[in-house]
Amino acid sequence: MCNGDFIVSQAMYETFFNNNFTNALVYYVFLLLLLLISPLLFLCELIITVRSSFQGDENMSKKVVLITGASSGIGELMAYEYAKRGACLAIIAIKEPESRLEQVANTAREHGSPDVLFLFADVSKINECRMFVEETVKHFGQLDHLVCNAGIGPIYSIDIDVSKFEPVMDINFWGSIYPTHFAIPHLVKSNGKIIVNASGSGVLNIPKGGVYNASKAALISFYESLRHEVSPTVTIAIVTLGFIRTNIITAKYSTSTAGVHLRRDLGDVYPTMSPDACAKAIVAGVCKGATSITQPRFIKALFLIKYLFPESHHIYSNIYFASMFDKVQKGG
Ligand SMILES: *[C@@H]1O[C@H](CO)[C@@H](O)[C@H](O)[C@H]1NC(C)=O
Ligand SMILES: *[C@@H]1O[C@H](CO)[C@@H](O)[C@H](O)[C@H]1NC(C)=O
Ligand SMILES: CC(=O)N[C@H]1CO[C@H](CO)[C@@H](O)[C@@H]1O
Repeated sequence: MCNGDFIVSQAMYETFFNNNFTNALVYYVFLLLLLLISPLLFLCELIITVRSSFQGDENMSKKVVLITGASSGIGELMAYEYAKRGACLAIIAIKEPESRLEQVANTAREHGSPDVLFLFADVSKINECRMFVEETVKHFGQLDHLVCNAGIGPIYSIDIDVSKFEPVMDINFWGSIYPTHFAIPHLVKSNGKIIVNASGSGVLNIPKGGVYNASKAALISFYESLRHEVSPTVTIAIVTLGFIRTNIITAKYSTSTAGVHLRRDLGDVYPTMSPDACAKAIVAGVCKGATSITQPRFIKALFLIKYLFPESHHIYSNIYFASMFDKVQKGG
């Protein structure tokens, strides 16, 4: 191939990028250009949002939805949202002495789900993931939505034994990849959807997020890449959430994990979204075919700042989130 085939020729590339000054200059010129065309991009974004609000919802009646981590939090509430839309459910959670999974199954039936299967399994174990995907398809004959929701979030700190954080990757990362792997052949048949719980922290790396936030970033990376392979047959919706009022941000949860223990709930010092509103918004978005869902919506603006102005992002997140963790750790 001759150089003429490239917009930027090799000679131009070397002139600009092998020189520190012009190398930096090119970056700022790009930033400026981006600012100039941003009104246009803004308009496109607005049109897409408005258009999607008029789009019809997927008819979930008799469709089969598998949800991991469904015994509490957003997973439980998403089960009810799907139930209200008439979907059949397979709900999964790890076996615990006081598991509420059976109770969740009953409540989902009351909300209108025609059939609910509940199974105990550990998402960090390959064989258990294969088992629950197969059981679901055997029972219902199909699989339409896979919601990889299960996750844990101990707060990392450099003075805690690092081996204690291994389960975070096993559950948050592998615990999504394994079920996805076994579900894909069935989702291809049904033109189905995968819903991934990536959390806002996968993008915004706040202090002490450490392993938890990194596991979420890995998820985003994996599913963005998988999307190239399976779309448009299978739709992948990546969900990035800010702080939602679930048990994961409470002091009680933090003392049950190996991570940093909080004295106060994060919800006391940081405004949080109601989990009901959040679950409703996620399921509504998924049924409209969204490929990325951010709740509360405003944190999307923070993502932009992070990508465009990484240095400023580092400064404000340091000041803001560090003071937040100070408050909840010291109590008072
Ligand atoms: C949704 O699908 C069911 C069959 O699975 C059908 O009976 C029902 O009429 C459909 N509803 C709408 C609004 O299309
Ligand atoms: C995602 O995982 C976190 C824990 O990592 C959990 O608190 C939350 O309920 C999960 N669900 C969604 C949809 O974010
Ligand atoms: C923005 C965000 O959600 N960050 C997460 C990073 O990790 C910490 C510690 O586990 C979580 O509490 C945060 O939710």
